[in-house]
Amino acid sequence: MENFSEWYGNILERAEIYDLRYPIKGCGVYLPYGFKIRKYAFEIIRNLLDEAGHDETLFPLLIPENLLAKEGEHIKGFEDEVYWVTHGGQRPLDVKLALRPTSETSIYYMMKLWIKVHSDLPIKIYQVVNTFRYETKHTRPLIRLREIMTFKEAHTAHATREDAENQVKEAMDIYKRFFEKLGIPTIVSKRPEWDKFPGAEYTMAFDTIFPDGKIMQIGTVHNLGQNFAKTFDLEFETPDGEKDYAYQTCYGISDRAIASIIAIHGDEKGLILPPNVAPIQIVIIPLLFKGKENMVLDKAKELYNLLKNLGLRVKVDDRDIRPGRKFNDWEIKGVPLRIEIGPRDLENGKITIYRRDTGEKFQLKEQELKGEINNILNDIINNMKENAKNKIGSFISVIDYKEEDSLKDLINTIREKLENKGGMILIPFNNEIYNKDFEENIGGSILGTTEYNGEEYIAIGRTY
Ligand code: 5CA
Repeated sequence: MENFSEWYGNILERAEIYDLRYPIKGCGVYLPYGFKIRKYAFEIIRNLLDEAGHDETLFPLLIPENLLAKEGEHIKGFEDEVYWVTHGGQRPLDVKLALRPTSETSIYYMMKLWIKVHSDLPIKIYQVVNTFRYETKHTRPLIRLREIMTFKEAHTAHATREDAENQVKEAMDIYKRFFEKLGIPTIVSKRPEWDKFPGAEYTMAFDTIFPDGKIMQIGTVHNLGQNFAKTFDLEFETPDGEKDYAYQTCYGISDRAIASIIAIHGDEKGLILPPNVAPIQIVIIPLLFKGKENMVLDKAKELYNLLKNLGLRVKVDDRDIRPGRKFNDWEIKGVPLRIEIGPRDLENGKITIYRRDTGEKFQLKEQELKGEINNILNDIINNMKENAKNKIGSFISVIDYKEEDSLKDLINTIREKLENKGGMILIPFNNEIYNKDFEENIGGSILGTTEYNGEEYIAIGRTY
């Protein structure tokens, strides 16, 4: 892809996903088609969380200043990013109210009221809400928003450190499955101390690599230890009648999941959507010839009903425009399958199918459609996963640095690689380079430590 940024902006508009013309920086509008992709994608994560015993909740948008400021590290991390509500009409408010940048403080204030004894634990809740961050880095649609419109944040409290540790593992497993279902390859790393979530003991992050070679953090899981629990007094009685503070975790994903579907799978022609999030999974295009319109339209209707009854999202495009235009429109929108029905095929009992992911066109006997359709859709997602894996794989390079090698050469190699190709560089773990001083010299970021072929590596890249 020649110019990813341009392609990306263009596709948001042409596929009618998101309109960036709203007159506030970092805020935009989900259009109906984009909203549906968002709906199906977040339905997947909701289901995964629900199946693992989480409950969905809803907390207020506003957080009083004194609550937000309670946890020292946390507020330090967010103070430059908070939007404040200072007035009600003309009147100054007694207590300033923050628009939530994330909801630890509002949720943990309430958890204090809910937690008394060990049997009140664990609590595993989540919400999908908008959060606000006054981002100072260059904002980008669905990637760096000031109003993060789709912020799925989960918050948990446990009776033991071990339970919280296991919760981190469960959350990572959920995210791994979520991104797998979307066909988005991820690299998981433990963020360095200097880049962890404000108030966390440690942060695990899911990164992917965009077509421009830049690293995109698409999810994070934080072990909060007892930091917030002590501040918010989440004390409970243990089975032995002792007192202890709850052990907590939180984890989040955002609109970046949608941005990644677009960026990782799309091509020069437009979107390519995984069938599970495609608002339209199959579009039927009747090829109308004079005198045979009814025959073709009837068949289109019949196939529509057949596929709809199988639980698929189908559309018949019977607009009065040339078929070529229709093909083009649905290719831009990434519809996984197109079925063409023309009079000649019909006479032979056949239909023509076009696959958006491979660009293949093939014929199927009409009776075979019912039995084959799910196989074809499965094949599409598997093929998309494989393609994405190859794309991301080609962006990962390993540098085999050893202590006795020259640090200066290493810095030059990293700089050069990041400059020319971008992507992710992996270097066997080494204390000499796992620090902020080193990071300052490489023209990129130390993402963290990651396991690669069973060994510990340092991951480096340029981030969004
Ligand atoms: N409370 C924790 C867990 S929910 C939290 O806020 N973590 S976070 O700061 O790491 O955010 C969670 C995820 O939201 C990030 O991993 C990132 O993928 C996404 N995110 C963060 N800031 C933005 C932004 N400005 N626009 C879009 N997505 C964002």
